Amino acid sequence: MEKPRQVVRKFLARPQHEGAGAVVRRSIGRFELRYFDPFLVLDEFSVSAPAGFPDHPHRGFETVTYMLEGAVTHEDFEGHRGTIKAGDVQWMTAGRGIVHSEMPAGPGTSRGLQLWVNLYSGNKMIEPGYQEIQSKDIACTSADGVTVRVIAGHAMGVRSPVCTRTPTMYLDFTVRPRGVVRQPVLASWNAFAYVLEGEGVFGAERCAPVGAHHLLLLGQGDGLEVWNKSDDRPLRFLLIGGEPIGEPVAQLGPFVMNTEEEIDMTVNDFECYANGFEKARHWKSQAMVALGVE
Ligand code: FJE
Ligand code: FE
Repeated sequence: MEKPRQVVRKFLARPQHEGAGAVVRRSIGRFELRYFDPFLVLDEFSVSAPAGFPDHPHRGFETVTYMLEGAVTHEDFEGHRGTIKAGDVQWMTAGRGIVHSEMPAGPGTSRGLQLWVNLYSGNKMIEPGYQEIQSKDIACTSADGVTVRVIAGHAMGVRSPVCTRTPTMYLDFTVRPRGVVRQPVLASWNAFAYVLEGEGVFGAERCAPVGAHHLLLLGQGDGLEVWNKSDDRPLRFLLIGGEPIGEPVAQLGPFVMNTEEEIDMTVNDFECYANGFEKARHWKSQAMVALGVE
């Protein structure tokens, strides 16, 4: 590593309400940080029944759901359905259109992260698709007090099987007390860290430690150094990076295109059940049927 990246901005993600009674700590996608190319949203969510994220559409990007605790059941308008549990990841390509529900499964609180990754204009209208990886199948390795789970990309000699349309790295590091991480990140990519547990010193050893629910935007460089200076607490953080797309972004909630005209067309497609939204006409999730929602 020649030039370690430094922290250029720090955000504390405070809880806010989203969906139907769910709570999210949103870091990317809020007013102060609208877009961090190619990332549109990062939500740390916490939800228990009957709250959840009932039937809603997406177009023009990917959602990556990574579970920390509990489980989420998803169902979509094509009949695709499944439950993701702690440690599992769902990498969903909305492409031209998905309508689905995401609801907590089982008792207790379900917690996790949802990242929205933008797509290049040429990929926005591709067929929707899913990549689901169970916890036991996630590439994972340990060395010198550092454990990494590789959700996307590669680290410490192991590689994720996930195919990312927009080149992306998504790493989940756990660092034992007094441990240190040195991880290369392509110099041309945008990258950030998000702290899940414990406290870490990011970028330079003299910096103040940063705790849970903080997002750290990283400046230019070819890698990241992180220290766990604690004597007794492990540090867990995500390191996420991606190739900046560099195209205009036009967004209306869950629709992300390049121009306002494309957004108008998308609203029209959704309302008229056209161009990828055909199956939404006669569909309602079982979760909504069970709740008796009209
Ligand atoms: C959405 C409001 C929403 N963060 N984290 C508006 F709540 C959502 C949405 C989610 C979501 C779902 C999960 Cl499982 C986790 C989330 C927002 O579903 F898409 C729009 N447009
Ligand atoms: Fe969704």
